[in-house]
Amino acid sequence: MQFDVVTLFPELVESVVHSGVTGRAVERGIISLKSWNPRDYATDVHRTVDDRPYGGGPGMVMKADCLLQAIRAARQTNPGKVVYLSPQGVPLNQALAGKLASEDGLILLCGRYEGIDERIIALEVDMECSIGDYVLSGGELGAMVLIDAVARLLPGVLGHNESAAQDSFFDGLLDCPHYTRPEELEGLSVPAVLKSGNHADIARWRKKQALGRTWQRRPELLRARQLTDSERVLLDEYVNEFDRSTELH
Ligand code: 4HQ
Repeated sequence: MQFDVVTLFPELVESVVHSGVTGRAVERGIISLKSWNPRDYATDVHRTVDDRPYGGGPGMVMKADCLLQAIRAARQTNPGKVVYLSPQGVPLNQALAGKLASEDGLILLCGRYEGIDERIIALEVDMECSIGDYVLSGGELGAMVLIDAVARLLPGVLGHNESAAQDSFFDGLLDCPHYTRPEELEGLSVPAVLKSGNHADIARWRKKQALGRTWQRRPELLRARQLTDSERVLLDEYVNEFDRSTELH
């Protein structure tokens, strides 16, 4: 999958190729990354990429002309959708990452300052995408988040042991708790079931924890997801144990 990133800070975005899961995906040729700097298309002596907003007010807006050229240069080799990272976009979640992972390529547009000229969105952007309800200094971190979330879903990127099917959100739930050695840490022990060697019991405990933690921390995720009969049983168990432990009876 080819990612082309239009950015004033190519070195920032390109850092994803140097480490971890995304770095390995690049080495294996599963993803490729290229950046396009609008500044390279600026023609004036100062290589200006921003200008004052029509209507006045604080801050600057990214100029349309060099941005347009950078996007069109990226389009020459990438036929994929153009995604603009912004708080006004559709929220990125695991389901959207999954859909994007079935594209052959994406062109990610990173804004700086107050944002880009709205006509760029009208002319060139297929989808506006937000990584969360907070304000970043630029779209680059958003693009890096999107690349990471999408790349790990591509075949061959994760090994058997780190399979995406084991991730939280893969089935719409939060993750279960994890433990490793030592058996006891500052008086806290590992849940006995995890040391029982009974794989059916362990799977059942993990599913119950995932359901229970989602119920406690992100109930809106449960409302968005139908529970099977056996999941209902597990969650009821968790809720009953929680009620008893907090003496709500
Ligand atoms: N910005 N999700 C403003 C974001 C953002 C987000 C990117 C800051 C665009 C102009 N991007 N620039 N949240 O806060 O994606």
